[in-house]
Amino acid sequence: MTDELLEKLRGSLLELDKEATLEAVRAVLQEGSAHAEAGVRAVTDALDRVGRLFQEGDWFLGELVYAGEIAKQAMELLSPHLSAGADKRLGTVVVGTVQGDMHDLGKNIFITYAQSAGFEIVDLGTDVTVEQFAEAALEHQPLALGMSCLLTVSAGAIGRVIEGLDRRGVRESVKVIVGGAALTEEFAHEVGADAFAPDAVTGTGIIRAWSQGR
Ligand code: B1M
Repeated sequence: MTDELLEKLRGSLLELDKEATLEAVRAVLQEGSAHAEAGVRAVTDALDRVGRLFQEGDWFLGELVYAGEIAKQAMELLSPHLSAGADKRLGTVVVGTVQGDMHDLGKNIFITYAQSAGFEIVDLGTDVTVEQFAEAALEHQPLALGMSCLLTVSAGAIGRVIEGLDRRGVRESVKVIVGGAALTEEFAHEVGADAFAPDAVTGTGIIRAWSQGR
């Protein structure tokens, strides 16, 4: 039953049918909160297909924007049901999407998992400048600073933020974790990040390990 609903969820999003997508999400959740993660994967799979359709010129910007809007509403329904399973405060993490980049669905999923694991999150939003990241690191003295990046043209901002932390004298006390479809593990290490997270669950596991190593 859940497989059918997940297929309906993927299919409705690809048909850009908002009502049917949200109805499918609600039906998945009615099967139990444990299915929320599969729901997120179905939305992400559909968005991967959307990205390819856009890249290949079969879909245009209007369709990309609308698919993103439907996905955002679907994620808002699913997020409260995601759980990384913990109940104590593990530390503060400052999170944002880098300058020039407005994509926030993946960042928000990471935030949901990290919060439910017990982290305090300072969400700087999207299009966050080097100065805003550095200021937030100085102000909140976080365990970690997380950057999300989906656009290749914006990836250079990550190295500049790390240099900014260095200039302000906070690099040594803050771990840096990065994620997003424009990045790779190799790139993350080249620009001086401490870790690359291919997905939100892995990312949460990494910061949890850091919090235990303090
Ligand atoms: Co745009 N977009 N987009 N887009 N968009 C991509 C990224 C693209 C790959 C599509 C494509 O061409 N195939 C392409 C980028 C190409 C590139 O640079 N390599 C692209 C483009 C070109 C653009 C515009 C430039 C289009 C234009 O205007 N001509 C424009 C840029 C706007 C801007 O940012 N300045 C644009 C705009 C948009 C929308 C606004 C319409 C919308 C975003 C809506 C929103 O975020 N609120 C949108 C969407 C929806 C996409 C695709 C289809 C889906 C992205 C997404 O949300 N995926 C995307 C294609 C794709 O990625 N396959 C595409 C689901 C999300 C859950 O995955 O963010 O990867 P992701 O997060 C994952 C992991 O990466 C990880 O955890 C998450 C899941 O577990 N993760 C972290 C992410 N961040 C993390 C941080 C962490 C840890 C883990 O720690 C800090």
